[in-house]
Amino acid sequence: MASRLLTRLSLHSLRSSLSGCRHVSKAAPQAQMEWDYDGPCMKTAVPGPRSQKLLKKLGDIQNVVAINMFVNYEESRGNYLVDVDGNRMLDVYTQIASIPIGYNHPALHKLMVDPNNLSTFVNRPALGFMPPGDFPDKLAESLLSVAPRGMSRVQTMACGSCSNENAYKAMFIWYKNKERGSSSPTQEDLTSCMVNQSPGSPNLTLLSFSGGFHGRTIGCLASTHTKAMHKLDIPSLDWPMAPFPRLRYPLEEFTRENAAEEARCLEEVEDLLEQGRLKGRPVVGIVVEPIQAEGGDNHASVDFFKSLRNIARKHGCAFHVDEVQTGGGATGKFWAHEHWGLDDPADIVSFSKKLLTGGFYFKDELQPKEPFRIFNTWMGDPTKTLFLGEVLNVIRRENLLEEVARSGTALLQGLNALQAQFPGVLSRARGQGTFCAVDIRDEPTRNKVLLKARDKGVLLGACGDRSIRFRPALIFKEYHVAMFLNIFNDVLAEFK
Ligand code: PSZ
Repeated sequence: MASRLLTRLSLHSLRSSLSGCRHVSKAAPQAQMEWDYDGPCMKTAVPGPRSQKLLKKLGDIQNVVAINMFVNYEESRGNYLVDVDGNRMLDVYTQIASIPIGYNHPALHKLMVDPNNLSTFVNRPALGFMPPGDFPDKLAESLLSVAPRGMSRVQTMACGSCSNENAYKAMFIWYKNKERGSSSPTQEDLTSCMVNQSPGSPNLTLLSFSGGFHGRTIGCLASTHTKAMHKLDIPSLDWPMAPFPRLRYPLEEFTRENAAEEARCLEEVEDLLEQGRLKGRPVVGIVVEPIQAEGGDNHASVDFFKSLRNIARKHGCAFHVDEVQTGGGATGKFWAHEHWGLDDPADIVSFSKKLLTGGFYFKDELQPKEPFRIFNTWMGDPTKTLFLGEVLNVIRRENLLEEVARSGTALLQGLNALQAQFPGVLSRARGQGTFCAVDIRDEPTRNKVLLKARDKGVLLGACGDRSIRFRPALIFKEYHVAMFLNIFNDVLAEFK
């Protein structure tokens, strides 16, 4: 199938006719990547009749309430997602920020049909147990080539939640190892942990932030504080949560207020660390997103993160930066925390989404000594590591981080201009690179704007109570920004 797709990619002119479209962008078609389409093209309402039929079919098998539409992944290309009803949409959300270089990138097709890669695709190893011979080299070519500052170790995992879950475990193991020094766990440790009791299952905690999202598995969920629906009915761990700054925009008008807000949050962090110590429930690690994504694209200043990092160090806590959503280039740097410019930015950095494989980088001292402490069957997937290596080649070859910075500047400028034009609808335009967001006056309007934009051929995402977030692929160029802004302008005009 891959070779058939590859042939089709090279044989066909991908600029399909715009005839028969209900909505066509007013922006001049200007496809510069020959494998990308040249604009959205809507043929039916979404979900269209084929999607609706499939919704019924899948609905007999599983919960389909969150499904928007069914997708034709063979026809989707570049920045455009094509659904099963033939609607072609400019994708500014990319499967929840997880498509690095667009759909059906020719470089990935090529890699897929290379006979040298066949065995990697056919045989899935238990990586922690029997990895393939080329695995160290493949890690060096991919994940280690973009390792965050100060980190030369990485553990792959399957998804974002399982990366964080295992990173949390690594922090607890690290803490207890430090405490024990050279002595071994006691017999009491070993028997009590088997019945979930102290001291073997110790009273240790992790500190997270209001509005933070770190996944939905049970440990991660205890540090996730976005929507009640994520947490309802699930037993949780009694871990401390500090407030995350809520900045006022435009930033330059509220410097004093924002600095005071950040100081308040940092004070609360120190308080919680101190209380944990006094109550005999020490905080072992602090987990934070460089930009809180699910929670509403909440930003904080470089000074805030600098101070937070220092507080963690001062209190002997590991500092875990969750780059699952921010990592992979969308902010204009490969890792969002690089914008902080710290010499020692983190002890753990977790990733997934645009990195294709999940996992976490960690400092040497967070490496458990014994086997099977951080372990599961697959521990990632070498096919994803292979794809990541090629994605990184494309990013370097095409200077995509520079492109992102350029597109991001155009996007944020455009959002600011629209905000000035529609002050009753838009506010708080913000972002770094193309990792941008804007608030809509209220939640019902936000939800209507998302649907209207989709009707006009643009896919966007919601986050927080009333924000819209932009999460295009790294191949979203300035002309895609112009096209998007034109369509968004038309959408907003209906809500004036
Ligand atoms: O509704 C959901 O479950 C969603 S929507 C977007 C996400 C989850 N993001 C996943 C995510 C994340 O943004 C951060 C900062 N950390 C961890 C995760 C969890 O990753 P996954 O979904 O791969 O388990």
